[in-house]
Amino acid sequence: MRQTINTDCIFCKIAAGEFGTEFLYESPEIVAFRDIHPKAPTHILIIPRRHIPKVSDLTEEDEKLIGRMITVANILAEQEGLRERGFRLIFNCGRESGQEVFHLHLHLLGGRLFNWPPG
Ligand code: DGP
Repeated sequence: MRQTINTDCIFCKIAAGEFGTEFLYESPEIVAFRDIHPKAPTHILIIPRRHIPKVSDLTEEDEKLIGRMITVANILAEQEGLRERGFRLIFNCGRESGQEVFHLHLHLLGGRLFNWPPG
């Protein structure tokens, strides 16, 4: 049985409502909230409530969860007026990707032009 909550994890605490963070979306499995250091006019983090450190820790059992996270990103992109303009979804995974918080999160970024390839 995998661990569900890590009491040392900032995103577990946010998901538990410990800091009163405003949720743009919430369900029994997922919450979404604005990034504290936004890199674009819209910068939202979509996270599972369950503590999964990173993408490479996912298993086939999590496929429905990940699919739902993408659906939530689409719902929020629509709400933010980004559906037609376009937006970027990012999972950083591990040290070299720049992942800083080791609780799975999907970045939804939009409202400006992005470069490719990313830095
Ligand atoms: P990453 O580099 O993919 O691990 O991105 C982690 C993001 O989490 C980063 O953009 C800043 C954001 N972040 C870190 N701590 C907090 C926090 O306490 N509240 C919120 N809203 N965002 C946070």
